[in-house]
Amino acid sequence: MFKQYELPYGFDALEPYIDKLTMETHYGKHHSGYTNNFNVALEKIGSKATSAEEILRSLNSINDESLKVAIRNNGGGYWNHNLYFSILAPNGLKKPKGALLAQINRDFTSYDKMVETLSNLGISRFGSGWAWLSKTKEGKLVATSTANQDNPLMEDKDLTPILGIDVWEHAYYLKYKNLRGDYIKAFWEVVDWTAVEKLYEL
Ligand code: MN3
Repeated sequence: MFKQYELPYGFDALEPYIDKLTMETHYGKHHSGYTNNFNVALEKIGSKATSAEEILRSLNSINDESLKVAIRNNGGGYWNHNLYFSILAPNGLKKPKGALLAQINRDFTSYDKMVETLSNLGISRFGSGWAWLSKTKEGKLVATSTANQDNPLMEDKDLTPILGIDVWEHAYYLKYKNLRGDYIKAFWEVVDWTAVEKLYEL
């Protein structure tokens, strides 16, 4: 049974960048729904897997087509939001440093360029989806975007996301309406780079 990431901060903690009602709905309804549906689908296929990451990396081993779709969408939603909520914090480290910053400079030339690249991927994603910063097994950084609740784990065995920007309307519409770019700009204000760095160094 997979459990939703426990928020170490309150729903209003990311104000004014991400508002309380959005957080309440996003975590309490959307993320919790994905988590429940993921567990239900896993029970149906009799899965005993203990790693959601492994399940998402091997979706093709699920024979039942409709359960495969359910696990892709809800398992993706479960895993993606665990990452999203865990790399946000009200008083986190504001900018990357150390080995992670050095790698960002190597792969994107600068922190600002990396932010611009990921922001543009998020803004230009048509419909619902995510923009990702992932690491390769060699420790390189790669920026990509996926539709719906897909993520790089499902697409590339070499990639592990360390930061994800949720660009579904449910992540910003209550406060930012159609202005996805404004939400993405605000998102960067509440990224906790200590959390991202931990994932980079795993
Ligand atoms: Mn979401």
